[in-house]
Amino acid sequence: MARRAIPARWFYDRAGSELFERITRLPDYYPTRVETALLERIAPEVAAMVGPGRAVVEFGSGSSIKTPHLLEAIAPAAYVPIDISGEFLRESAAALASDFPKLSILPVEADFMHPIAPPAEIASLPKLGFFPGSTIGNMVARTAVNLLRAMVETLGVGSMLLIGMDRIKDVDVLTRAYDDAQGVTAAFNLNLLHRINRELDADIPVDAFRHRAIWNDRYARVEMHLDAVRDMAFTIEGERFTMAAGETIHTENSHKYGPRDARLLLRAGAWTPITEWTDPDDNFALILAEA
Ligand code: AVJ
Repeated sequence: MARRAIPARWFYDRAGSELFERITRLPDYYPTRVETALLERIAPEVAAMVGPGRAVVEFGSGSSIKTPHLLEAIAPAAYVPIDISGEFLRESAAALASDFPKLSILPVEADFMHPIAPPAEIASLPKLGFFPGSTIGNMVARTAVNLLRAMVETLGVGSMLLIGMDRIKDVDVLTRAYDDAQGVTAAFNLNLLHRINRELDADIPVDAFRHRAIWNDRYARVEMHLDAVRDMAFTIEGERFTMAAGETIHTENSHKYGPRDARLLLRAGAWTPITEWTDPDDNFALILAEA
């Protein structure tokens, strides 16, 4: 049986990004809600610890929903959102600019998985990296460590990083977050197949797949899959594929971290954790580290 997988970054076309925005507002999907409330509460403390005059560099800024809380509290010298999707980047930079008219906003369209040369305007400023949303959870440990090290190169030794990481918790709560009652996550997962059909001249029978979210305890992660519910054949850009009922396409990993796991991951990535905050139920952590 062939092991099939699609990297999670392909979820985020226009339709996928819109579905993700809906996910973040679902009752079953706790991470965005919990992290945003946590950030609002701790922003003044973060500000006191990082001091004034920093440049804030956000990795994978997307629609930058959480950013205003941070920017308001720390009043940075500049804000550098980095995102691979230029369209999203410019839209959210424009929206932020109207809320923070005096802030210097310097968007960078780039893949943050590799070291990036920051804009010359912030070269001499102390920097604070911001990586919320538990996006790091999408990566297996070795990739996460590579990314953290790339961030040290991008920001420089002496920089700080505020990173959001989702905690290990009750398995039912975890799987519910990735298989919600409204079916939005199922639509998000299946959109990947619609996207292949739209963009790659393909004829995948989307109705022959079912969304599935499972907890994989060996790797401490929620996995999303698309399960074939019947035998099928389809073509993608002229190449023929067959799948049998019960075969699966692995579409996403969302790794979860216990307190010590999180700190070890950061140290392996050349960041030293200094302080961390969680919500009252310990569902989600924001960690401040320094390079
Ligand atoms: C944006 C990667 C943090 O893993 O929780 C949400 C993406 N996938 N529901 C996550 C996602 C399914 C999300 N991240």
